[in-house]
Amino acid sequence: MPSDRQLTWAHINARTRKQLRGSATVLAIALFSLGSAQAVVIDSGRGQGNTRAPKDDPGWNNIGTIEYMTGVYLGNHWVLTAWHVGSKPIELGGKRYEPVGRYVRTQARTSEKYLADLILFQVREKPDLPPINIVSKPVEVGQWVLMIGNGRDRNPPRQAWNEAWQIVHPNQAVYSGYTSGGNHSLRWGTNRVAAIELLAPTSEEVVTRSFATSFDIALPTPHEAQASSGDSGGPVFTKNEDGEWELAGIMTTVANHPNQPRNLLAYGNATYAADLHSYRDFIVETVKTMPDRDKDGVLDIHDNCPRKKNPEQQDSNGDGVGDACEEPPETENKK
Ligand SMILES: [Ca+2]
Ligand SMILES: [Ca+2]
Ligand SMILES: [Ca+2]
Repeated sequence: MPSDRQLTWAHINARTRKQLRGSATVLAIALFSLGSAQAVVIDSGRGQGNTRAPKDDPGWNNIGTIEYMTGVYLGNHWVLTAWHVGSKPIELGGKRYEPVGRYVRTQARTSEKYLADLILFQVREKPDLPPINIVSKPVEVGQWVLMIGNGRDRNPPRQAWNEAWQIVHPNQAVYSGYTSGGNHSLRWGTNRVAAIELLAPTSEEVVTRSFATSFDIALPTPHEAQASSGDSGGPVFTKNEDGEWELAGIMTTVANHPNQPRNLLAYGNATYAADLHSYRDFIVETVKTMPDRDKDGVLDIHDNCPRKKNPEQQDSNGDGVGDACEEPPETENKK
C-alpha cells in the first residue's frame, strides 16, 4: 500500500473543489495536491509540546502507534484506523497488541462503488481501556476539534519561502511555515473545521467522505495543528452538546500548496479527516460483534487460523499459528 502517494488537484472532485474555494479559511489556496497525512504539527511554542494527555482528555490512552502511524482503540478488541495504514500491531501505553490475522479486517464503504479509507480490525488481547464514542451529529464548519497523531516533530524556527520554496526574508514570503524533523511523537493539537461534506479520493476505488481543517496563521486556535507524515489514522475529537468528547474523524490525507516539498508544513495547508458520522452505523455495529469468520466455532480473536475451518486448532510446532495456516514447505512453494 503506498502510504505517501501524491494526488493532484485534478483528482479532487468538483464538489470538493468548489467547497474548499468557497471556504474563507482556505480561500487563499489556489491549488492543492493531496498526499497521505504525514504528523500532528503544532504552531504553539517550539512545536515540541503536547506529548501528554491534555487536561480535558478525550481518550489519550486509547490512541496508539501502528508502525510510525496512528490508530484508535474503540473497545471490544476493535481498532479503527485509515485503510492505508492497515491492520498491523498497535502499541498502546507501551504495550504491543497483535491484530487477529492479517486478512481479518473490515473496510468501510462510501457507496456501492467506492470503499472508504477506513478499516476496523480486532486485536487478540483486550486492552484495559474505556470505549470511545463516535459522533452522533455531523461536524459543522467552525467547530473546534482536538486531533492526535504520531507525526513528525517540527523544527522550531518559522521560515518564509518564495514561490519556488526557497528561503526568503519574511517580507518577500509567498508561503510561511516550518520544516519537519526526523522524530515522531504522539502529540495533540487543536483546530477548527474549515470545510465539510468533502469527497476525498485517494485512488480509483477509495473515496472517503471527509471534513477538513486548515493550518491558519490568522486567528489560529491555541495549539493550531496540521497533520504531517505519520498522523494517518489519528483521531479528530469534537465535543457534543453535553460537553462530552466524541470521535468525529480519522485523519487520512493532507492538502498542500503547489510543488510544496514534502518535509515542509506551510500555513494554508489542510488536513482531511474521514467524516465518521457518515460511517457511524457501520462502525457502531461492527464494534458490537465478535466475529467467527470461518464459522469453525472458534472466535476470530481466539482462532489460530481465522480464515480456515480448523475447529481442532491443531498447532504442531506450538508457534501460535495453526497448522491450517502454516506456510507450505518451501519445495512446494517454488515456481
Ligand atoms: Ca473461527
Ligand atoms: Ca479457524
Ligand atoms: Ca504452528
